[in-house]
Amino acid sequence: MPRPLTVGAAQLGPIQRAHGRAEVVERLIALLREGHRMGCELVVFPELALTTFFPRWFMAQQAEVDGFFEASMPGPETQKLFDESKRLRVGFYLGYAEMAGDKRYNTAILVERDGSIVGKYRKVHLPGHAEHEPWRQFQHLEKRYFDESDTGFQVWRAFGGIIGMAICNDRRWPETYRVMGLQGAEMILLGYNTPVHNPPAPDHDALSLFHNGLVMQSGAYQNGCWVVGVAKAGEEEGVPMIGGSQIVAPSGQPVALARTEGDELIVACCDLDAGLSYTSTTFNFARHRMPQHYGLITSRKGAELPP
Ligand code: CDT
Repeated sequence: MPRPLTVGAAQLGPIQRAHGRAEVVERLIALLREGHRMGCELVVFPELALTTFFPRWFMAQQAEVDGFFEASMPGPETQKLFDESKRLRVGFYLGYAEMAGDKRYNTAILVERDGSIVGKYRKVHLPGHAEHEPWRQFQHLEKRYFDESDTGFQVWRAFGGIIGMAICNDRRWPETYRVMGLQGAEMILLGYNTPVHNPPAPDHDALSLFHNGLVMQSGAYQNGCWVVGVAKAGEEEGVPMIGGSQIVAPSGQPVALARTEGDELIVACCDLDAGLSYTSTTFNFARHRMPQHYGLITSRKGAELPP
């Protein structure tokens, strides 16, 4: 018996610094309503979906940085999104910058169709650098502005299945998917903000969309789960960001792909049982994994060369 879950990947076009939260929340609500019209039970928004991607700037004053963070969720501007979600009975994943006392996290929440928060994930792999590096065309200061995750990778029983969350750079690391795969993840939701230009490795720029699909498609296949990857795309504050939002089946095949770099909803009806033909055969972990030979994965951080 198939277990269908209709999911929308709600790609956002750019959010400029001058755009206020209220304006952005209206865009999110428009996509949520479109999802409802298309039969979605769950709509996935990008990473840091309420503001421009602020780690591109060095800001010396913490008060200025804090202007991009949410002190409560829902908060004064986001309550409308929760209300509309509950009214339409469409749940959502939302990435945002979370202020929790003196801690700051790059966070995603999973909200059920009754408007309740069922899961919170704080980003594990924080890319970029911690100090101002003026040689770059733009900064990537996630290591400065965000604290290390205290959630790790978890999954939640929600939407009739087992759902995991990750954020942006996490998608490039096989451990992300495997740690959730070992908890039975049937679908992994992830939002991202990825500049086309990678200042330390400009030779990768032409491959940025290829790498985006490569990592999400291999993560889905190797763990027999759905992956829903959602971009904030287009030219934001002069910085071009990739689109390429996609819904990937457990076979590794993208079944829906965004065509634009603007606000765009793509939809797929996902059978949560579709992964079983992978997790019960080629990727039957209990039968075929050899963890006694994987010790270096957790005991060693960087590569050490042989003598
Ligand atoms: N937001 C985020 O994690 N972006 C990174 C950019 C490249 S690392 C500087 C990514 O992996 O897409």
